[in-house]
Amino acid sequence: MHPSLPRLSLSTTGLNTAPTAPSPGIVHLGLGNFHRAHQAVYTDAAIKSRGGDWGITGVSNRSSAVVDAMKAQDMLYTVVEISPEGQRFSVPRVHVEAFVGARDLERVPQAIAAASTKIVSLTVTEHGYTYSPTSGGLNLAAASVQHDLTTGNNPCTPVGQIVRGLQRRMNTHGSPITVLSCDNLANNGHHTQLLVNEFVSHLPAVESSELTQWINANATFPSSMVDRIVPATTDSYREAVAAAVGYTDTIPVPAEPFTMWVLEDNFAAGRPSWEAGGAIFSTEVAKYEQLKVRLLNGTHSLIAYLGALSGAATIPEAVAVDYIESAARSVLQNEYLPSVCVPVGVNVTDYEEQLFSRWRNTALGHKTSQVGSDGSVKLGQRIPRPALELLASGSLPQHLALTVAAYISCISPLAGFDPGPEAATMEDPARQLLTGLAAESGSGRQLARKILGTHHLLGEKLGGQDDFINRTGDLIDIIHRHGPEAAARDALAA
Ligand code: CS2
Repeated sequence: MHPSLPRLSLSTTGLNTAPTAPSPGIVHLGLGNFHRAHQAVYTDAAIKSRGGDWGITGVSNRSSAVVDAMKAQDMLYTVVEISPEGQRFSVPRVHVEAFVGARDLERVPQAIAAASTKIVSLTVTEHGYTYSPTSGGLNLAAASVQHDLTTGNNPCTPVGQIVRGLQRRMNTHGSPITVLSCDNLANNGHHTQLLVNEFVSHLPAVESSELTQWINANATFPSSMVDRIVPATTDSYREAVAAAVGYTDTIPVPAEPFTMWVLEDNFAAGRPSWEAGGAIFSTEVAKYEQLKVRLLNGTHSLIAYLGALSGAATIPEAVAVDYIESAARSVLQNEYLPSVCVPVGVNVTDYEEQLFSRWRNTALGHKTSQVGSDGSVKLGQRIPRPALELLASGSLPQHLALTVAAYISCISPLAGFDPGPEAATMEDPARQLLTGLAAESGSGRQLARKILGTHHLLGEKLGGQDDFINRTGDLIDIIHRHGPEAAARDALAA
């Protein structure tokens, strides 16, 4: 690709990049596109405007591609902001170091324990928290969690890495630190704190009680709501950078223009002035998080699964299909909205229209297979609570059942049904388990019962709701026999 162009580096970028690198202050777990188009951009704005030692040490859990490329590019990459009107390019300069956690397990707790580290932040996706969707607590059955509980020095799960890092801090200089979750989990700060506490409670008693006290006195876990649609990088974005800016960048990050970050202002050892990038500090984070995880992410899942089953490769293609837009509006207005407490100042009609306009951003080309991936962990955050509330008030949430039926039809269809190429490329940690259950099932109801009722994929409470399970099963059958549109019409008519 453009062999004649130089590679992105401090000397080739002509963009407005900060003249000096900041000193390190943040360790970030999860060096993927989302972090690099969200927190990193806010941190860049904060440092440019108010300074501070808030350089980021980025830890990629497994993949070496981003780490190697960042090192080859003076820790730089290009953010390509994409709207129907055109593209804007920027190069944040905030990363001071990057490494692959899985290659260097010992180094992660060391970095968290460094006296210069004031914040450890995470974008490790719902899956990375190693919690059980059934109980909400730490997944003690996972081999990785057991490994981290029994071997002190080389933890491999984010929760294990944080606990071992905090333990080293306590045993060395003891200075306070903030643990900041930036993932799409309800009450993400509180949730992370519970998992950390639970992990500590399984350590030998002498270690456990001292560490619990230290964490309670010295670590804070603010919640935050993060929002920006960030697709995966493809060659088309690499080409766009080369053509427009005149250097090659192997790891540009595409992103929509919209971006939002709402945080609780509860930092144990200071924080960057993220307000400079537009971040909002609020006491209503839980409400913003609920609004976003349900209205945006929950509806997004329905669009992705119906879209994939209808042959749409991207979210804008999917939402342009009339019946998918109707189903999306219905789940948003009738099934997610009643379950949220809207933060002061947010107009839900405007919020809904803004969501549809963001989803229609054809230039962004956000893939249905990307949004549909990891449904077994994502849906647990999006569906059970609103579904249980509606069931308790006597109504059957048709479109939440449709979301689950479309998900199951994509990941683990019954014999003889082909969900199509988009569904085939969705990644899911439960795919093997669910495919095995599908092979043993002869009908949608049987399959839904095994997945929801026996395996409690969406938690024990929803697993006890026969009406919901049966309706999900019937919708699976309609999708398999008559297609996703017939199922969506059936849900709308019910
Ligand atoms: C999406 C999110 O993949 C998904 O499940 O719903 O990644 C969504 O694009 C972001 O949360 C937007 O902030």
